[in-house]
Amino acid sequence: MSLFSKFKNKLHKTSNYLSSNILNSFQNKKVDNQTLGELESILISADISLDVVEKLINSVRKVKTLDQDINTVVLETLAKEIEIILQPREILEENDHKQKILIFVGVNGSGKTTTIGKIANQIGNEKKVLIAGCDTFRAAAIDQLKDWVENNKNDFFSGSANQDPASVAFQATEKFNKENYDYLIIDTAGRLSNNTNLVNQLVKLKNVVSKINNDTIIETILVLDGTNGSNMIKQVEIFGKELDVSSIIITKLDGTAKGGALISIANKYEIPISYVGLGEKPEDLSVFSAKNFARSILNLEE
Ligand SMILES: Nc1nc2c(ncn2[C@@H]2O[C@H](COP(=O)(O)OP(=O)(O)O)[C@@H](O)[C@H]2O)c(=O)[nH]1
Ligand SMILES: [Mg+2]
Repeated sequence: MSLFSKFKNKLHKTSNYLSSNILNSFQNKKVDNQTLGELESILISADISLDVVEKLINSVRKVKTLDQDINTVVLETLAKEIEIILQPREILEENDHKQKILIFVGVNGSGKTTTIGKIANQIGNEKKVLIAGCDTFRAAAIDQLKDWVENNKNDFFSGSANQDPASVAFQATEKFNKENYDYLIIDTAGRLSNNTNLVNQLVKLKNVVSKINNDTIIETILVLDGTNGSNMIKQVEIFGKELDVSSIIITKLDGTAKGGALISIANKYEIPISYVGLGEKPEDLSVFSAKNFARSILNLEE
């Protein structure tokens, strides 16, 4: 399956919602205040933020129908405008093959562990990958990560139950340094059982890692649950304030009609979107593509 077909298949909930409603509104009609008003409501209920909706409406307002089919013109105009917003958030494929430490953060259930499993699977076995389970508060979290590690044949490092996550990260980084791994991928908790502030704990973990390894690139990757729609913005605020987030991954876009919220995030934050999660299987993680996303959610062809 081509990358585009994958986006299109998996984003069908959002695209069904958007395209069928937009087609209904514009069927044989003109671009006027009534149709624009309807379009505005459709875009808002797909969890696209008001400032983005305003941009999109303004671009459609300028549409000259001429002899072209009005539906196609509207959808194409929206896709083009959305692509312009998303484009700067794409990550250019870097083939530097440098060593990297990736710290995954995000609330419970956002998809951190699953995404780590998928990424390690895509990195493949030519690279030496060490995965560290720093979600030490839930035994199930470590078991879930271990399943991925065993399937992928990666190396695994975990501490003891309830060990301080930062100290597990410390030991894992020592092992990474000593045994010359290509990647260290750190899984963290999304919720703590005691009163410790989660973000403070993550800042501490990151500081510990960078203290004992200051020549490897350290990336903090924020994982967001796409089914949360516009509530994702709150999480970018919480995590982004204290942690210098390198990139965002939005998961579960296969399970939501609120995929439009990705556009709001791209418009509001200058943080790259590296991947999108499109299902639960190892291959259901795709490099984010502005064009594929924009055209898929409007049910257009490549
Ligand atoms: N449909 C779908 N489910 C996902 C995706 N990513 C994760 N999940 C599921 O979401 C649930 C929570 O994921 P998990 O990785 O445990 O989240 P964590 O608490 O952040 O580590 C699990 O049941 C995953 O299988 C995705 O892209 N699509
Ligand atoms: Mg987890």
